[in-house]
Amino acid sequence: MNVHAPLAEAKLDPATTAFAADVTEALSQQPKKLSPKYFYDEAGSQLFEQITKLPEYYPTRTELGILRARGKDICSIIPKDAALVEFGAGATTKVRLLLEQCSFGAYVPVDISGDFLADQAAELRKDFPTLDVLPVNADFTTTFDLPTDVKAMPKVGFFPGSTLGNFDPHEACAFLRSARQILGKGALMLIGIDLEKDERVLQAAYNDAAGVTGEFNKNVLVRINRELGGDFDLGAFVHRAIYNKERHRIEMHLIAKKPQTVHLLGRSFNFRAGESIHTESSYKYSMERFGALARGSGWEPKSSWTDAEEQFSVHALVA
Ligand code: AVJ
Repeated sequence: MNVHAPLAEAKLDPATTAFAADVTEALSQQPKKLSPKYFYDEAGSQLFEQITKLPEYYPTRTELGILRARGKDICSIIPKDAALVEFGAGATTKVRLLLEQCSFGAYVPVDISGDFLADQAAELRKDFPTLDVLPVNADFTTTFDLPTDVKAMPKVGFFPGSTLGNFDPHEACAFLRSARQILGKGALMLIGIDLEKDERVLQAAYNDAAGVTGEFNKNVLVRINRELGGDFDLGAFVHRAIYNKERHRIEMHLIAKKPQTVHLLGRSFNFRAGESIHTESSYKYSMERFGALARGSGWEPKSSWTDAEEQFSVHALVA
């Protein structure tokens, strides 16, 4: 029974209008898909924080380990009084590691969630009183202006977490080109990249025993029902993590357990039993393949660091 009356167009604010248009377009594709950027509402961000602490989810703690163990080497290539520009500022754990070990003149977190940015900036100003914290409320995948105060400073980009892995290779190349334009000639870019590994490790990392990743994946349907008046039956979809060997990516899917019709924004979307909504790809790179991607987008690899098991890597690129 559809308990969600379809939203009247007039009620939608710009962000919800964009959300509605993206979801309608993505669910009309064959195969159906949804953009991973819509995972991160309040509940989704909390669930992702939980994921980063799961025993099976190695990327976060492995990257933090590299930033701690190789902090001195990383700082040795950072220019004096540089502006650190973080693309998509989530939790500040990683950037705090850099700010504690290297001396920067300014920190420019760039994120689309204005409130979150303001809160994090206030916290950082307390802990780093001499640092100029200049948040920019923008979608980091588009071009944006850096604050005037940092224009004359050397620039260091920071893009941790292998979030680049959420982009298909051509989108990843486009993002790196855009970042190079924004940071300018001679800039440095520090970027975290998850490395290819045994698919059983990847399967476990994206389908944890406690089911947190499954809940994270399904949360996008909860958000669609709540914000767009959809009537997805959550019990009629199951989380699936599929390793796509030839595309070097682990994929998250929501699989329809039975034939069903979902009503959303005055439209109907039919699902066959077993039909998937592809909700996320996480690309995994070899050191060589990432080097080729960096060069192809106009960056020159300068240094790179991995953990002892070579599960994860941090790269320093020069524009
Ligand atoms: C935040 C995009 C890096 O791809 O590993 C975690 C998101 N998805 N578990 C990733 C995610 C499933 C994560 N990134």
